Amino acid sequence: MACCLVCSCANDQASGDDDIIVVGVSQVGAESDWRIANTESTKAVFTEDNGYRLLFDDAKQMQENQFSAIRKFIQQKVDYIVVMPISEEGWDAVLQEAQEAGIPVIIVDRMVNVDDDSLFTAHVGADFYLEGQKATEWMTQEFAGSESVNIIHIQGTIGSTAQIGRTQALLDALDENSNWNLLAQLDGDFTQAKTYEVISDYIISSDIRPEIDVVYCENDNSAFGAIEALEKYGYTCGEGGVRVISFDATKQALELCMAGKISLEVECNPMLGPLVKNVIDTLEAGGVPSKYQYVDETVFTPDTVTQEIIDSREY
Ligand code: GYE
Repeated sequence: MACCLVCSCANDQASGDDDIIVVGVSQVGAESDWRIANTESTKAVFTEDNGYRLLFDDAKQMQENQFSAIRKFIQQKVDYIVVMPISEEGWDAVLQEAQEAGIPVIIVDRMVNVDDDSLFTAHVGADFYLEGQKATEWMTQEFAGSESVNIIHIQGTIGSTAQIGRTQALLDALDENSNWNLLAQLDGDFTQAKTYEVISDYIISSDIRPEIDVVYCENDNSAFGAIEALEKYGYTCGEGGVRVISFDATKQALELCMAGKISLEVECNPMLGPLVKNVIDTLEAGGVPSKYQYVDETVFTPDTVTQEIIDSREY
């Protein structure tokens, strides 16, 4: 008997209070402004005042850390697990463990590629291929009639849904536009520092100064690194120079867009916290949330972005 009492304490249940809903969140890290906004949006909804206890884990860009966090949430008997997965592969085993423990899992932002989609209850995020298509449609119009278009492609974290979708859209458009040349495909890992480094290395190691028409950056922090490197090596960014394309549309990036240095901003909305809360509230009320929820997103160019839009940007 004594043993049983000890064992149940050792379960380390996260909530002693029946009314409070305990949510374990496994976040990728803090690689970008987008990510920081996404974390803040999540923390803002799962507050004690709203009736939640949030257990938040920052995986510091390592999938292994996400697995450990999820396993810990299972031990702690949280009510829900929310995961922003770093990359798509490798989730079957740990999500199976959550399912066996009867804990619903909500996937946020990027997706997981699992054999059995009952391993997660819902996915809330963006359509990254569609975002990429918005960028390539703009390029098709902008460079209609050009003899050749020299493109540098800066990829995000390899294997993440945001990278896979945005990359695939560019690759498909390269197939359709025989005058587009892919000069280089470089891994920027969604960060400013890595992108600055890979573009600088590319320019320095080229025998002749590369003629660059477009740098297709898979997120804003990469665009910041790209602009920094291009300007350092004497390139001008904007109309008549290198056209920088970016994804996210954070406040700082929209400012650069208004200044003309970023030619196209494809919006990706990080404010997903309220949508995740809706999923949980629906489940709490005994309802069935829709399995896939995509957010609406737009595009901005120097001609369409306004100070009002920038001022109202929360991130
Ligand atoms: O574009 C980037 C972040 O997965 C949509 O991850 C997200 C991407 C976003 O680091 O800035």
